[in-house]
Amino acid sequence: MGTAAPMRVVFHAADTRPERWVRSLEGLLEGAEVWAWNPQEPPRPADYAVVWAPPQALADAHPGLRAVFNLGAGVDALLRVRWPSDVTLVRLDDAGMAVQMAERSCEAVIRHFRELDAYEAQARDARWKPRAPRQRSQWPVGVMGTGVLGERVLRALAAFDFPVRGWSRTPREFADLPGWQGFHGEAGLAPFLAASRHLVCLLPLTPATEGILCQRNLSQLQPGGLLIHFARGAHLVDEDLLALLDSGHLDGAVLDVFGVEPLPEAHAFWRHPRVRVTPHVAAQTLRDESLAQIASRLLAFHHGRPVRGRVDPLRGY
Ligand code: NDP
Ligand code: OXD
Repeated sequence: MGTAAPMRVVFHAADTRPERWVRSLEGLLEGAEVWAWNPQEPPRPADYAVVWAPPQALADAHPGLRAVFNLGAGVDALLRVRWPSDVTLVRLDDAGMAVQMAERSCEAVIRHFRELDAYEAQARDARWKPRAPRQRSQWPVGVMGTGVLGERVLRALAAFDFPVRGWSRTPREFADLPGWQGFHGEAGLAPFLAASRHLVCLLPLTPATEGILCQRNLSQLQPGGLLIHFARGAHLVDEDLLALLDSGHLDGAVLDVFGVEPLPEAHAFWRHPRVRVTPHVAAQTLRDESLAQIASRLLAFHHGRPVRGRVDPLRGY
């Protein structure tokens, strides 16, 4: 394809007003044809797709796609689709999500460490009762997944002097973080859990990580901490978490992602006194930041320049 031909970009996301995204992309990709996919209309040939949780029908209708840009960091939904074999898949890196993950993780850890729920309960009864301060060194936080989002979370927690531990697939070093301990691979999982009290999960969902938040693993954490789960619902075995909360091994859970979303009304998590639920908003996709990153990567790809954020389908992330 000559570089003079206009780029043809199909857009799909679960937004009831896709025209806002389409207009923004048109503004960023001068001269490109951009449209929102409508399965009811005859398909138009497209070179590129910008998508979130695309259906298989979108891939089937566009066999000429050269690259697909994911409107999110997690690519589990993208990889469930069968794409043309030579297509390049590109994900979002940060794009304003890392700071949101850091905010939510610090809020959860600090609220628990400073016993703010207990103080709020006392305040409802007008009870003035200071508690003995806790020793921060006794409250290490483990972060599963030390990638783009996990690293920002580690750095934010370390800035509050919490001892931080990280677990990744390959070795990662954050030697500049005081109290840092790094672990990797299957052999590193048990020592990582034993060295952590709170646990933040920021892993991609892959065959190797599905169900990883289970009784066997969570029970190896130091007792009395929180599970802070912002990754994907299928990482967690719900009944194992409920059993560990009931036994007291875990003191609470902050959950943003669920096996079934929206979380069914009857699910025990909604009403458990020590579970806090948010509707998959730990880090929201920000339109301007995300489209700016996608447009610059799409242009780089179109003009044969290197592109960051390529997904490795074999690795699964
Ligand atoms: P990255 O790809 O940058 O980081 C992934 C990390 O997980 C890497 O450190 C990687 O190890 C590690 N990892 C992958 N597989 C394994 C494994 N088998 N064992 C141990 N470690 C493993 O991803 P991001 O940080 O950008 O995003 C992480 C996840 O956060 C997304 O996949 C998504 O599921 C979730 N997310 C949730 C959102 C929400 O609002 N709830 C919003 C955005 C993302 P290595 O460093 O060796 O490669
Ligand atoms: C993401 C998400 O992966 O929003 O970006 O969950």
